[in-house]
Formats: sequence, C-alpha cells, structure tokens
Amino acid sequence: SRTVLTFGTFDVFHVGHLRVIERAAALGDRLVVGVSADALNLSKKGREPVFSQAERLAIVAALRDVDAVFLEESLELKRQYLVEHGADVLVMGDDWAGRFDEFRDVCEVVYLPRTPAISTTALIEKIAAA
Ligand code: C2G
Repeated sequence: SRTVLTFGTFDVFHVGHLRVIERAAALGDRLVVGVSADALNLSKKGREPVFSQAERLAIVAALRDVDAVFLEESLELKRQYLVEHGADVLVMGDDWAGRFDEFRDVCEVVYLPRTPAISTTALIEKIAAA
C-alpha cells in the first residue's frame, strides 16, 4: 500500500485546502497530514493562525480522505517525518515547487497546482472589509 504525506497550516479551512487534500489522497492508499504548529507559524509568518493547532488538527482529521494527522513542529524535521510515517509520496502545493526535491532519495515528491483565487489571507481581508 502507498502512503502519501502532505503538510500545511490549513488555517480558516477553505476549498483550496480541500482540493489539495483530495488530490493528494488520490495518489495513494493512505493519506497522512502534518499540520503546522502555532509556534512554527509565529516564527515563519510573524502571526499566530486564526484557529489554534488543536482546532486545525481536529478539522483536518475529520476529513473523509485523511487517515491520520500529526503536529508539524519544525520545517527542519521533514525528512524525519517522512521516514517515521513511511511516506511513499510527499505532496505539496506548487507554491513550494522545487523546495523539497532534496527528499527524492526517500520518497516521490509531487507538487500540485494551487486552486486559483482563494487564500486564507484573502479571506481574512474579505471578512474584515465586510
Ligand atoms: N493550497 C492550494 N490552493 C490554495 C491554497 C492552498 O492548493 N488556493 C494548498 C497549499 O499549496 C498547501 C496546502 O493547501 O499545499 C496548505 O496550504 P497552507 O495552509 O498555506 O500551508 P503552508 O502554510 O504553506 O504550510 O511544511 C510546510 C508548511 O507546513 C506548509
């Protein structure tokens, strides 16, 4: 059986997140999702997500296509996570294109096109302006 692993923040969960998860799941038999920790977002993006890591984990874990979730504590641990979870394929959106090619020695690496015209940042701005 083929295990697919993907990572993301999945804050203010939207249809772009759903589509990448559906397409990732279709590439294998089992989908595992690493949900990035609040502290990782704070250090990476300078702000905490709208939804806490516990909430984001709960939402992603409830999706039909998701078999398991774990907390992604550090970007530096990708190789370890891939090995630990027995990943055969790493899937990322193409905003990360090329960035994870170094892991091609442990698994396949696939970049999927993003769903156009939707993002958490745009949603936050739209809601704030309403
Ligand atoms: N995504 C998408 N289409 C959108 C928005 C997002 O396909 N319109 C995809 C992204 O490409 C990514 C996933 O949804 O594969 C999650 O996106 P984010 O929550 O923005 O994740 P990010 O902050 O990039 O976290 O280890 C890396 C990080 O955990 C990735």
